[in-house]
Amino acid sequence: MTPTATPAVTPTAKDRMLRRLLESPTLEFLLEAHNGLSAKLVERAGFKGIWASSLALSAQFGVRDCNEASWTQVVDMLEFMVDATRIPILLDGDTGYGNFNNLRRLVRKLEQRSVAGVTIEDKLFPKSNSLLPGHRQQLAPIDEFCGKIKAGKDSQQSEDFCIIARVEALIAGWGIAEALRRAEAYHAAGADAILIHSRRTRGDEILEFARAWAGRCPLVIVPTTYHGTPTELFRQAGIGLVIWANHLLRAAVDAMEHIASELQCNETAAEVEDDIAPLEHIFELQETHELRRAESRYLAGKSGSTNAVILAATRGTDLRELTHKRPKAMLPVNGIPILERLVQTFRRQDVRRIGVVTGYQAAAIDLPDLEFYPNPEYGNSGELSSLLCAEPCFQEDLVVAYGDLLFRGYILRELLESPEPLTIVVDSTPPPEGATDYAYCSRPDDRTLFGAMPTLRQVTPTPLQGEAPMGRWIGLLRAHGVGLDWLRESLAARRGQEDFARLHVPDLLNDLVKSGRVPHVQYIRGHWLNVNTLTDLERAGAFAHRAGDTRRTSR
Ligand code: SPV
Ligand code: MG
Repeated sequence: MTPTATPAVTPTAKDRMLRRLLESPTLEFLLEAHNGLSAKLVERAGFKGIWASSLALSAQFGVRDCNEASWTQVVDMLEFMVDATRIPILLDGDTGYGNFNNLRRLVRKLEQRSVAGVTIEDKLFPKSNSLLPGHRQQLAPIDEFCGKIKAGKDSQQSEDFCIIARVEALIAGWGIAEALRRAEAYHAAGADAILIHSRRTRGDEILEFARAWAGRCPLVIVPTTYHGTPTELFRQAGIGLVIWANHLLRAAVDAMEHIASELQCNETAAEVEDDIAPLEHIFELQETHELRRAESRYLAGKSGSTNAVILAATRGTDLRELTHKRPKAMLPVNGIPILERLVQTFRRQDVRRIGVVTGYQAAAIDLPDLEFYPNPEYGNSGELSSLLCAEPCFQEDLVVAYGDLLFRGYILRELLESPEPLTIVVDSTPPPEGATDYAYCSRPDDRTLFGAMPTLRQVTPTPLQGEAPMGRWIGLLRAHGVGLDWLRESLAARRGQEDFARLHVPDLLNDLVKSGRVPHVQYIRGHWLNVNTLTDLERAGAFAHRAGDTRRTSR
């Protein structure tokens, strides 16, 4: 299959999807989006359709919701939203941006851009937002609005394109009887559904309207102000579609205001890093991996030259029966095995060739596109024996990782940017009780390093007497160029020795230091964990959720 970004859905299919939602016998929901990214988030959350809200669109443009943005500017944004998603979009088309003639042109343009339907409201152009406090709304004459509906329906090419008539009589304070009179007329003029809007804080007038309407055609509501009314009551009243009309915009504003003020006050981004989406999540939302795949297909010679070796031979006995039938690298964290998460992190950084050293329950590692290097001696040997098994991967640029490791993507990205031949990642936050792999370095992580990389002095299994460690090696290193030769040579020097089967990667690191081939240190502060115990496994779930990488992509 040839690679493409979000696969297109034919326009008529999207129209049909929206029509099915309107005619569905169960209550359905749309959520607001205001650009390509938010549209994607709506789809990923599982919604079946998107509300392109005039309030949210105007706000993200930085203007008011009274037709200050032109309709072509709105349609241009819709094009991004359509391209980014496979679910139908219903445009909040205000009054249709003019009279019947303007609506005809709008409908044609929306169909051309694969927008599935439009809602038009019976107010006057330029309209203003229905929820604006203290604002008296003026309504359009019924006949004129019916003519507009007819013109819109007559101009659509696809029979499934939906035109929803929005009744603003309750907003304007004209009461239920007038709302029903208008809804009846709009239904008779050909509207596919009626949107009945209210600005009350309780849903009673909406429920009263729904009872009187008695299912003559699908009913759509926007419970922004009457959010406290239980959804079950809408269901019981026979309402067909609920629109959450502005919630992503409001969520985004809240988050952006908070982060902006934190950055302004603290003059450092360190405090906010945990509160914002990791960059790799943004790259994933942008489907960067699809471009990588396309590049390897269409751009001859452009392939990543970094390899990875993941040491996944051990059982993880402290995890007891959880690792009875699988190695601990295959333990699921929020439904995705640790190893698969690691592989995803590597792939996002364009690491193509990934070798996995297997041992205990090797057959349980059933992930695609990996190279497997069995260590037949896994039960009686240490990490260096495992590493040696994957020697065919020792080319050009190599990252070595423990198979029980979870870490934020930026750590790997920085590691891959290191100019040093050999770099290890050290967490400088105080190690927890019972930690291992204490790192002693040429300098502590004292915030004055400004990118300068200290060097490693020693890695020890327990802290040295009288000397505080500067951190912990997390089980991640990179060797490239001459650094890879150093690694290879040090391994070869140890390989013939009697105690080789007992040696681990820290022994190799200490050998390198002694021989003057000193690894450099990339300090980090948290944002990783390894899984040795049940408590670690529980923490891993929360960690993965925080890191925003729990979403299994369909690709
Ligand atoms: C919108 O989302 O822009 C709407 C609904 O039209 S409301 O803001 O409640 O008028
Ligand atoms: Mg609107």
